[in-house]
Amino acid sequence: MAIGVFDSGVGGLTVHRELTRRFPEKDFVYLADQANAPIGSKTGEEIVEITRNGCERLFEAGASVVVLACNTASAVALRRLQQTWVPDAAKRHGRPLNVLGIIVPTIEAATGLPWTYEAERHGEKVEAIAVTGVFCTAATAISRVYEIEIDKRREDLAVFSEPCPGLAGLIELGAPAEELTVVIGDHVDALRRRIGRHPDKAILGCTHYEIVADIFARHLPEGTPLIHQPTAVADSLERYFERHPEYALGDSGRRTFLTTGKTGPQSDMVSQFWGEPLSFEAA
Ligand code: DGN
Repeated sequence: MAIGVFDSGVGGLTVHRELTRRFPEKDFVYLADQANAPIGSKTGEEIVEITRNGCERLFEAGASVVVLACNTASAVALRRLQQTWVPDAAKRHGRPLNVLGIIVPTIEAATGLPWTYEAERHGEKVEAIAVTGVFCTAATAISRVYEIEIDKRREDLAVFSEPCPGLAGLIELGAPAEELTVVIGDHVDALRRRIGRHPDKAILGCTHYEIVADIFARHLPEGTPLIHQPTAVADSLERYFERHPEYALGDSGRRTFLTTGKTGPQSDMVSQFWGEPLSFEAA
């Protein structure tokens, strides 16, 4: 049995790369649902259906635990699938199964770090509310999941999500760095104008954006902490497997890459990120 990793495209590879480094001996199967990408601008019902079909395909391919390496799917579909569909799927497949998201691990990492910010207000020094900027898809921004989950944990953090419609699609297609630099610069600037200053910390709340994390870092003030989702998710999965030994995961180090879209080699940007040419098979 394998660890399944799901995204609408190549963005989830950022999480997948970290997971395969953390669990090198485990078997992995990755599904890029490129036929349905980008999912960030679809309706909630569509996102639930796409995510459910993707998980089913991964269970059929031998996955026991599926990581939704997609913020949009984690924000919109995770809870519904965990509550209503996963128990039936486990019965049908006759083995323990689960689907895990990536937002709570990210928020735990973002809120657990030391965090103080002092500002001059009305001439007097006060402890101010620190600002977290979340760059994400439109569906993730609309769900307000980052605002809600961070609010539950920390009252001293103000959260602003900045939807970046179209950006995941550009990264998926391997758009040139110059074009991405302009688009990302515009989003960083839009957030700065909206909140009156740059955020104190930023979360790249779409797995595609991690591929171009260096471009985000260049547009933000030097030293702005960027929360890296892949590390946060790998840490959390390590703890999860310690608590759940019931998933008999294969340990022959097998890697399978599936797509519902165009098979074959992925873009140069993806190969560069991955460290070697990467090719997908038909799902
Ligand atoms: N990578 C997905 C995410 O983290 O939300 C979104 C990709 C997309 O299809 N827009």
